[in-house]
Amino acid sequence: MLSITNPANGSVIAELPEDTHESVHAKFLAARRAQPAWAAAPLATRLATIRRFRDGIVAHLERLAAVLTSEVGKPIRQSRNELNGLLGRIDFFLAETERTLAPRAVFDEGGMVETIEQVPLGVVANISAWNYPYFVGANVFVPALAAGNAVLYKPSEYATLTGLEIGNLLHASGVPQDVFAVLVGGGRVGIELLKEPVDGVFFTGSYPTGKRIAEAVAGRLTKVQLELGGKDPTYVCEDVDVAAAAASLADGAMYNTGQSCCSVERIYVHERIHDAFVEAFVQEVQGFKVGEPADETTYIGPLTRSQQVKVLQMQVADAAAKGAKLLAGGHVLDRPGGHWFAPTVLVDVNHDMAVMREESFGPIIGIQKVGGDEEAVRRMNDTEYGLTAGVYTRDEARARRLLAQVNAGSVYWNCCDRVSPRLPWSGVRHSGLGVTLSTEGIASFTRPKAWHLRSA
Ligand code: TXE
Repeated sequence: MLSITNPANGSVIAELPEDTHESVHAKFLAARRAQPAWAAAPLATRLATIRRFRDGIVAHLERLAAVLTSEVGKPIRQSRNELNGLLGRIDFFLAETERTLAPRAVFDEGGMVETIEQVPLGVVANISAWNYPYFVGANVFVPALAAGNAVLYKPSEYATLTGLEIGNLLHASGVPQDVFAVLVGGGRVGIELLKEPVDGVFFTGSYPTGKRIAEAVAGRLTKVQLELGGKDPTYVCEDVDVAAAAASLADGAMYNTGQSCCSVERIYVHERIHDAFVEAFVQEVQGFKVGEPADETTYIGPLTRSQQVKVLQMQVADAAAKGAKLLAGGHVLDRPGGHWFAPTVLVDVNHDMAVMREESFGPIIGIQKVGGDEEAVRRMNDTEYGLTAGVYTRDEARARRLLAQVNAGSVYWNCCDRVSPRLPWSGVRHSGLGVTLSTEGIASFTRPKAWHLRSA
């Protein structure tokens, strides 16, 4: 049985039977059988089910937000934000799928016509994450279903109730039971799923698990898309409005209790404004309300996973042992039950410290002084990851020049911790492989079929 607990107090919310090798295999066979009819349905029919799914999200938004908050500990306002943000993502897919997947005639001369058809992959496995289960899930299953695929969806074991809500809403919207199947369980069920000869694996999670997943299916030459972790840096130039930059980056580092793939995880500040920036940043963090996630005024909640508390404790101890100075937090919060960590700010940090190199995925940040642009770029590129990176400055040309030198999937000028459905969402090196979102992300769930047509 899978135990679903509330990370704010450790109470058990539900006990659910996990899928087994047999049930996973049965769901795969059913999906394989049902997919051709789903792909043969007119695109308008598939998009109409997605539109009804969107209507269902709107109709049940408050209840869905409460379920999400109860199982992952996300502050209730942020749960509502995720669900409202999902509507915009769905609107993008509804608006762009037909144009992106329409067959294209690319040549017509001397009786020879050439066209390109975008064919659905078939049955795809979607192994998903808990930190933004609606965003991270819908980035995959909405375009996958719209393109005519069947989806075997395994939500994270930390967001199972939400995964089941998504399945119920999609089925109520007209997606056939066998075309979208929810698998309940953790890594072991994920491993069972990867034993099935699926036509694509779309994963969001940690680098180590992503690597294991890619290796597990490499022998079958199965298409894999991985959205993994990051150690996202931002460089603050000496010409900024210090208070505004500090407010923006404190939010970028601590929103969702720091558990965002594109959370700001490292900040480099030009030496000329370093002390003023640090003072303003600490003031912002000390203003963040830590509390019960169901409380409307809460900004920082518990960590979703108990294991992360140990990661943060290790990073603080390691940094302190190597000379860092703790300006805020740095300790577990003594609340009855649950896994709580105080919002933490470290300065006098360097790249020998885990907090500046390994993903923290919690309400913690290291701020490092740099002498100028050249050092900032060098430090930002000194990482095994490459998800996002940002520069805060008044000078657009300077921002463009610096961001052009940073090796990351997404770059930001005077903003952070932001994902747009219109832009490709991707990572380099240990941050991932392949693309979701944007029209490229829609095409990810198809493969091109080339047609050579010579009229008699
Ligand atoms: O990830 P896992 P977890 C990072 C973040 C977080 C860490 C661990 O640093 O602290 O990963 O989080 C399934 N074969 N991110 O434990 O282990 C598992 O059941 C097949 C960043 O959630 O990667 C879950 O559904 N499947 C990321 C999913 O993989 C397996 C968001 C992710 O689990 C499996 C989430 C296996 N061998 C975590 N092992 C982001 N980019 O935001 C596990 N799973």
